[in-house]
Amino acid sequence: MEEKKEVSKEEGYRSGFVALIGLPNVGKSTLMNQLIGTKVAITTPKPQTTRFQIRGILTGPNYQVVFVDTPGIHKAKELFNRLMVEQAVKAIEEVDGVVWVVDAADRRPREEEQILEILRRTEKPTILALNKIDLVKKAELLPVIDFFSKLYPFRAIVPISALERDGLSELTEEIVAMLPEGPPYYPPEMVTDQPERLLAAEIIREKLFMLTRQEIPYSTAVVVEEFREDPEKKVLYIQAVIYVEKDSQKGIVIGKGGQLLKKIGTLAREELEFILGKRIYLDLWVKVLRGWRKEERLLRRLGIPLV
Ligand SMILES: Nc1nc2c(ncn2[C@@H]2O[C@H](COP(=O)(O)OP(=O)(O)OP(=O)(O)O)[C@@H](O)[C@H]2O)c(=O)[nH]1
Ligand SMILES: [Mg+2]
Repeated sequence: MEEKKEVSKEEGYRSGFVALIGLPNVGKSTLMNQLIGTKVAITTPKPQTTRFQIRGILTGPNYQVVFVDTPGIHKAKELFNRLMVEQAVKAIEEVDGVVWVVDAADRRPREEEQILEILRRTEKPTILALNKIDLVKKAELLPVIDFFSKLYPFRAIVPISALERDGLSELTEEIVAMLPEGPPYYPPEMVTDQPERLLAAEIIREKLFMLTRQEIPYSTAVVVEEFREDPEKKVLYIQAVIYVEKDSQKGIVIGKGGQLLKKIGTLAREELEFILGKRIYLDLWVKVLRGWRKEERLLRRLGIPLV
């Protein structure tokens, strides 16, 4: 009897990979963090925050969803941006299902066309998540739902607010229903496969994005060079380099009397100490790597996971 029970439990288990895709800044990373209940991906008010695929794992009583957060799809000119968009397209091709996140408060039908083309080509089961409904009136939402329902054969259209956690259980239900039956891919307690040193680099980049303007956030990349426990001092020692494209940008990132760099470092250290639950010594440097966004050789040297 015992054995039979086990088998029927396995049969009802669903698991699979689900890509979160959409235009830049629509709330993909916010949604992933809220769905799994932990900050795995950085989020900022600026577009093109996410630069590569990041996995977040949600394990329920009879399902496991492996979310793949992706960079925003946009008309990319520069090599680095083209590789970012490629990451998103590749994710769509590799997953079991897709959640297309749209900003209900900032519709961009012409740019959305690029995403529709990819969906039509790959024919993956797709759910539309109409996000940021906290910013729109109910009456304005109905024509948007109507528009999308005629546009593409979505599995479901779910209005949500990732920020206010509105509609997320309905969305989760639809996502699970889209998955094939099968056993989990990861242990149930795991929320991401992202190494801690990569998370550290991302958290530093988040602070950079928040505290700098114009082209500066886009001209920077962060690499963690050292990440080790110092048992004597009982701290986690992290040495990271912020790469900029030009000398002039180096001065801006450091700031008057080193003020800005200090602020970036303090904010990043405090958040990392909270997430990792350890005391941290963060040693932050700024270096110039001319034209790093334009050369594959330099991107590879930075170790940005853009294969
Ligand atoms: N009001 C409101 N804001 C939201 C909601 N979801 C996300 N945001 C905000 O939208 C901005 C962008 O969020 P992200 O999660 O970084 O967006 P993204 O789609 O991952 O952006 P990229 O990585 O740049 O493509 C942030 O300022 C979020 O706080 C929402 O439901 N309501
Ligand atoms: Mg993002």
